[in-house]
Amino acid sequence: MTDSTLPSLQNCEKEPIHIIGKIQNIGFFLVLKQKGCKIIQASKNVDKFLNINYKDIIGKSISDIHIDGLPEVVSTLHLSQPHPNTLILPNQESFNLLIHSWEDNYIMEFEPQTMDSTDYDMQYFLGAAMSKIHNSANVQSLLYQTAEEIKKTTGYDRVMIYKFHSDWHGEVVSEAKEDDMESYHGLHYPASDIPAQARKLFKTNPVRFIHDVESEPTELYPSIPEGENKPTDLSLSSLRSSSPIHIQYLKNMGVGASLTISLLINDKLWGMIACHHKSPKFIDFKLRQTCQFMGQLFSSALQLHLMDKENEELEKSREIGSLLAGWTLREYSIIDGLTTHKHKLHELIDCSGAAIFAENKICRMGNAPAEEHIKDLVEWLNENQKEDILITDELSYRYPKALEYKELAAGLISARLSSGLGEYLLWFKPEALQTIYWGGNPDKAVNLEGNGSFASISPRQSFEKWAQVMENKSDPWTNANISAVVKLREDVLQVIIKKANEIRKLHD
Ligand code: BLA
Repeated sequence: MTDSTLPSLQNCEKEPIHIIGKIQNIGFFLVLKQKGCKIIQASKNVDKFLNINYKDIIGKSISDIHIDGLPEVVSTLHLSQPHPNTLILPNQESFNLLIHSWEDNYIMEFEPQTMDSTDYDMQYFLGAAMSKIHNSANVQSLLYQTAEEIKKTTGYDRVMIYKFHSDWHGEVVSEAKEDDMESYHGLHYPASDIPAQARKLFKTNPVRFIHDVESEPTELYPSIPEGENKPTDLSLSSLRSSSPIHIQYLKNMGVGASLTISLLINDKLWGMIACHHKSPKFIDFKLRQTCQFMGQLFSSALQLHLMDKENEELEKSREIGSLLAGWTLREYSIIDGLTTHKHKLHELIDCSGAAIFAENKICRMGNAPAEEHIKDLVEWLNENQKEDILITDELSYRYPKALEYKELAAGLISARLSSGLGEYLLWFKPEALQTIYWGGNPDKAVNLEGNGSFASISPRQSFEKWAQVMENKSDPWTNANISAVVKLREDVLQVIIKKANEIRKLHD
C-alpha cells in the first residue's frame, strides 16, 4: 500500500477492508479454482507451514500438497459448507481447515487447532450459560449475565456489550473485566469509530478475531489471483487482517488481542460483544462457534425483552392517554382534565416535563422551563410550527433561545390544539449529555498527544468527540412517544369540538 492509499481518519468509511489483501500470520491461506483445483493465490507465509515457497505453489494442484487428511477433504469439496476439517501439517501440528466459496473459487483457510475435537463438548460450555442468558429476568440482567458468561467461556480479560443507537453511535451497556483493566462502561462513541463498511461486513461475518495486534500481517500473492481480474473478497474470511486504524485504536487502549461477535435483531446489527485481552490470544474455531451461538441466544432473549418493554410502554401510554381524555371530557376546563387527576400530562410518555398553554393560562409539570420561557416559546411556535405536531431532539438548532434552558428542554414535542388561539400541549427532554454516566475517571486515559492522528485515537477521545456532536441534543423521541401524542391530541380536539357543540346547542 502506498502512502496515498493509506486510510486516514478523514476517509475511514472509504477503506476497502473486505479486499485488504492480507491475513493474520497465525495461519495460512490458499485460493483454488473450483474447476481443476489449481492454486491461484497463497499467503506469503505458506513456506513456514508447508516447506514450499509461495511463488512455487501457484499453479500447482491441491492434490500435489502433502498434508494428512487433505485428500479426503478435497474429494468432498463439491459438497462442502464451510466447516472445520482437522489436518496434520508436515510439522505434525493440528490445524483446522475452513472452506468457503468466492465466485467460482474455493477459499481455504488453515488455522491452528487448539482444542482437540474429541475433547470438545459444546454442551459443557453452553449448559450453564444457556440457562443464565435465557432466564434473565430483565434486559439489565441479560446484559450482565451475557458479558459474564462470555468472559468465563473464553477467558478474555474484558468483555463489553456495545449497543448501536439509531444514529449508529455506540454505547458500552455492559462490561465484565479483570480488576486491572480500565472500565468503559457507560461510554458513548461516535458512529465513525465503526464506519459503515465495517458494520456491513459484521452482518455477513458475525465472529472476528485479532490474535496479536503486534504481529505483522501476511500478504496474499499474487495480489490479484491468477486468472481473476479483481482482488479476493475476504468478507467471509476468518483470518482476514484488520484495518490498521482499528489496530492502532486497540494498541492505544493497551489491548493485545480481540474477539468480536455481532448481535443481530431482525437482521439488523443491534450491537456487538467485544472481547479484549492484554496479551496475544487465539481461541479455537469451535469455541468461536460456541460464542456465536451464545450471541444468537442473547439476541433472541433480548428481542423478547424489548418487545415486552415496547408493549408495556405502549400499553401504559394507551391507558394514561385514555384516562386523560376521559378527564378532559368530565372537567369544565381542559387544563384541569390534564393536570388535576391521578395521572398528569407529563406521565403520558417518557419525558422530563410538560406544559400546557391553553385557555390563556400556562400550566407546568415535572421539570419544565420557567413560565416566561414557555411564553416566549409559544410565541415562536405561533410563527414557526407549520405542522400540527412538531418533534425535535435539538430545539436550540431552530430556536437558539432554548440554549438557556437546554438542561430542561433540549428536545420538544409540541402538539397544537388550536392555531387561532395558539394553544399547545408541550413535552420536554433534557440535553442527553446531562444524563450520561461516566465510567471510571474520564480524565485518566485521554491521550491528547498527536491530536488528530492515529496516535490519539481511543475510546476516551471518541467519547469527547461524541460529546461535542451531542451537545445541545436530547435523546430521540420514540415512535411510541409520537403515536401517544398524536392520539391524545385527537382525543382532546374531539372533546373541544363536542363541548363547543354543546355550548352552541344551549344557545340555540
Ligand atoms: C472496527 N472499531 C471497530 C470494532 C470496534 C471498534 C469494536 C470492531 C472490531 C472487530 O470486529 O474486530 C470500536 N472498540 C471500539 C470502541 C471501543 C472499542 C468504540 O473497544 C470502545 C471501548 N476506528 C476509529 C476511527 C476509524 C476507525 C477514527 O476509531 C476510522 C478513521 C475505523 N474501526 C475502524 C475500521 C474497523 C473498525 C475500519 C473495521 C476493522 C476491520 O474489521 O478491518
